Amino acid sequence: MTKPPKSSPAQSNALHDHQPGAGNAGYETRAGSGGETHQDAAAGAPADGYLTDNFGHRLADNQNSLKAGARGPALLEDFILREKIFHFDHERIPERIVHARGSGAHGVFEVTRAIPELTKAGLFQEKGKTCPVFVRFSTVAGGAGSVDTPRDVRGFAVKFYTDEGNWDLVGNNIPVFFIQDAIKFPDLIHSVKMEADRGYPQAASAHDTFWDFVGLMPESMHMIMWAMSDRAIPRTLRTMEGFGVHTFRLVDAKGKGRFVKFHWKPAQGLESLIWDEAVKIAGADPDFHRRDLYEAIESGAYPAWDLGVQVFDEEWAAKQPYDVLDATKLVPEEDVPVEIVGRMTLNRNVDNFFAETEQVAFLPTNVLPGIDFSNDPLLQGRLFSYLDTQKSRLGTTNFHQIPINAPKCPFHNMQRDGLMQTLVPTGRANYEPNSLNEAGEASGPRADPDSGFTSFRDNGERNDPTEKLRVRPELFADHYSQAALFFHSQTESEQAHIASALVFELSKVSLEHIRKRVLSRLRNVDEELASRVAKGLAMDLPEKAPAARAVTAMKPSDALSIQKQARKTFEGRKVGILFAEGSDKAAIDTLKKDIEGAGGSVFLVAPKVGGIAVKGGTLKAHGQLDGSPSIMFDAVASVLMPEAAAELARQGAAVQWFMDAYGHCKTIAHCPGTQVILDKAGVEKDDGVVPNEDLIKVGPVRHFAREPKVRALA
Ligand code: HDE
Repeated sequence: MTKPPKSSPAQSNALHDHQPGAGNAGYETRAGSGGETHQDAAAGAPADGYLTDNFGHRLADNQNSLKAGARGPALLEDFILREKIFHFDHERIPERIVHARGSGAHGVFEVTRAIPELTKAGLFQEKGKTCPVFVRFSTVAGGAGSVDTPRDVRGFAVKFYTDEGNWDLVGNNIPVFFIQDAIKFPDLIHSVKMEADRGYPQAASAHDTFWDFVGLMPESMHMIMWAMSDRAIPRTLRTMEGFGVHTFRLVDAKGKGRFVKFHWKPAQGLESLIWDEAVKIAGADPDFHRRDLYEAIESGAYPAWDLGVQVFDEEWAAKQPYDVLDATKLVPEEDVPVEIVGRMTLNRNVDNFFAETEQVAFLPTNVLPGIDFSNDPLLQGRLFSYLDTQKSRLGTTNFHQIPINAPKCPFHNMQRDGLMQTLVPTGRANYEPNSLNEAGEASGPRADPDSGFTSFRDNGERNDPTEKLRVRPELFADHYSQAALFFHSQTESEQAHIASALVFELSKVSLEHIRKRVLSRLRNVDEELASRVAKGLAMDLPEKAPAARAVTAMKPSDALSIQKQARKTFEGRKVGILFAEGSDKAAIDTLKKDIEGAGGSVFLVAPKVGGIAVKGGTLKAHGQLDGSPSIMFDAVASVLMPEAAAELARQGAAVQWFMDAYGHCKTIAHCPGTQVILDKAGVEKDDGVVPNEDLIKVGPVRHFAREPKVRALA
């Protein structure tokens, strides 16, 4: 796919052409002349146009405010200074109450399989049909300036700009949720965010109030298994799945509805971090995920996801041991296969982070004729919340006019006015019905029962709509069967990660009764897991919590494990190569050629970046050793002469480079000269510690068999 051009300033600013100034080239402050600036006579018109204020007046000086004398006070009449500071003072808008930190990108969605038999949505009528998309990935708990790699759920929100209006699939990277009913959401979020009195911890669930909520809400136990698993620390945003979470409905042209669950499967494969690595990345590069996504797209390695659907009907749903309207339950892929219907490719970075990524407003209510909601009580609450929150975040009911939110198909109705109205509707027809057309005037748009959105007519088979009840359906009370399903579907290593994450998080809980309550619930998920966690906390196992419904054993599902789906590929993976003075350039070139030939990329690391003498010339590094720890790479290699290696072996950064790569179970390729550092770093030979020549054969995979040697897991 060819790289689409970035939009030019003129395109992105069609109405108001505030073009960026040409820096300060051509401007200077003349000493000894009272400080006034002037344009350098030789400069002529700046390349990117003249600097103006917001009303189009050209500025002569952008360096000095207007003062009463060179050393006097500023003057109120300085409209240039006042406008600039006024605008700056109001540059921030409220951050999202959840999902505040996010990264966005543009792309395209292409239908790979038409499904007119399932939905009348225009988008899915024809194979090959495309539409533009905008995606925003996010963490949930942390503020906008928090780090990218905490243990947290990731938001996976996609806006499809279709011919029939926008469709927003506002999902997560985990297919279930903590709670079943929207009325619990404010409590959940209050408990996980920084504690109300002390304002910490930021972007972390490892604290009293969150685990207090969990212990008291057993419905969260399935999601807790996912959140404590490696799913909650993805290696990159490119290597995680996405899920619509709720059961939605597809409606065909005849009005027949079927239930559907949406899935996004990454073409890059699934990969996660190791917890120690996530913590270190948070310090070394807080923007790790944002940078990775940006760089992948800039380099033309466009990340892609396949959109899959699991479709089933009411009758099938009624026979399951769980309720498909319960967002704490998933539908195993082994029971209902995921059918791929399209592919999304992200191929353009945003031009402006605020205008696009910050101002994008996703609304689960944005559906198309042919895609509808279910009665999932969590989804129903979301249908109110997202429209509502935009008013407080973006300050106006006209947020749909912001370019990133506006549909790319025409939209017209009788809604008028409001703060920041930028459209200029003409004529008198701002009400409906009207008969102004009979007098030859424009009478505006009308509703169309044939092509317009009509809500699916739920037959309410398993529901009596005449009763008003504050209750939950019967099967919602099974809190543990699917938590156990998830745990039992993991590899031994993944199970150890879950147990260790629970020990880590609960060790940060200071109130003992909260730890005990969580342990008592874990016994319903898996007795051995509960014992391992209790042992890791040096606590006795408390009595098992009574379960509201008996736990049913479900058949383990390989689709729930990351490691069982691991793929050996260099595509989109980065290898760090350490070199130093005297290194053999030819050996580095060979490694580079092989890695790039296999689809990967190379990042050269050296003690100095400016260019150092190597055998065969001078070589510049991409990054300096201290600022390029091995956590940044999927695998490492090294080309070092014994003398240079001996020197590096005395430096903490070099030893740590290999120690971390080893501890994070990565492939370490090396030349014989490096051995002195490997010995110091405690790196022992295994399947993943190989000569440089074997790097391509072994691949940038994780060697989890090594893990028990490098850390004590619960
Ligand atoms: Fe959200 N959620 N949510 N959520 N959510 C928001 O909307 C809310 C839920 C999700 O990148 C807010 O525009 C309620 C589930 C994503 O801009 C807010 C409930 C899922 C994003 C809101 C939920 C999500 C949000 C904050 C329980 C996965 C980021 C800013 C009923 C299916 C979208 C905003 C972006 C954002 C409310 C539960 C996903 C406050 C009330 C379940 C990916 O409206």
